[in-house]
Amino acid sequence: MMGSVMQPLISALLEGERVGALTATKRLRAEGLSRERIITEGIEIAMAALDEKCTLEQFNLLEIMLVGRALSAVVDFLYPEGSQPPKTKGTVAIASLHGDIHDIGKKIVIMVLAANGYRIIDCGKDCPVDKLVNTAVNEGAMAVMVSGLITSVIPQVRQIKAALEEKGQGNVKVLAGGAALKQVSAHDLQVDYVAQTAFDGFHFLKEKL
Ligand code: B12
Repeated sequence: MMGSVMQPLISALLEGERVGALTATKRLRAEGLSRERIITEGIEIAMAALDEKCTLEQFNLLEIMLVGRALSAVVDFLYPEGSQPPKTKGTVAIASLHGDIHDIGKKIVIMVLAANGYRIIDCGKDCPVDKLVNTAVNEGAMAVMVSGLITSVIPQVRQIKAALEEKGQGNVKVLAGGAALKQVSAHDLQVDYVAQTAFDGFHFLKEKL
């Protein structure tokens, strides 16, 4: 039954229709549905469908960016003051490291995790390892995520786990992703996991933490 109530929102999100998704969300709110239900029974269902659709072999950047834009509009409407969903599943600090200004993949990771209830601290792009690690420690993050598109950031990636350990935070998981890092093993990068896609990273968090 709930599927049919949520269907207009799910369809609009998957088609990347920002206005349609917003209209559907406003209607659901007017009908008295809670923000949490819209997230768990609408947004999360749409994200799961997107997860199945965007395999490694079949990935349409424009499509996922349009979905991301529609999703951001819905999340901004549901949580207007930039407030995060009430019951977060945990905090994650994310960045592209010093010298790397690519951030499209990082934005997608943020979108996937935020839609699934995580609190994300975005340390931005061109971020020094120190800043990322200090932010993670100060914010009580369960995981540090690094998005790397150029191979020259690899030596910095190798410093993250050791820097966390130095601060007594060796239990914080380190995840790497992005075109330059996903070809390297977790062992070589000295991280806990190398994700092939944003959803792959989300699954790791969900299952391992
Ligand atoms: C778009 C792009 C740019 C844009 C970036 C715009 C932006 N705001 O990000 C612009 C034009 C600015 C740019 C600039 C440059 N670029 Co460029 N760029 C690309 C390009 C074409 C696409 C990257 C991209 O956005 N892909 C789409 C996203 C969605 O994919 P993704 O990042 O892999 O993310 C997915 C997953 O990997 C995952 N993911 C990503 N990160 C993480 C992290 C975690 C923790 C998890 C769980 C998952 C995850 O989530 C996403 C969805 O599943 C790539 C080519 C390529 N094949 O990657 C080159 C590329 C990355 N660029 C490259 C280069 C060399 C440059 C420049 C140095 C070029 C120059 N000479 O000026 C500059 C400056 C780079 C710098 N200092 O950072 C090289 C890097 C070579 C290397 N191996 O080091 C590439 C590979 C092109 C090439 N073949 O030479 N670039």
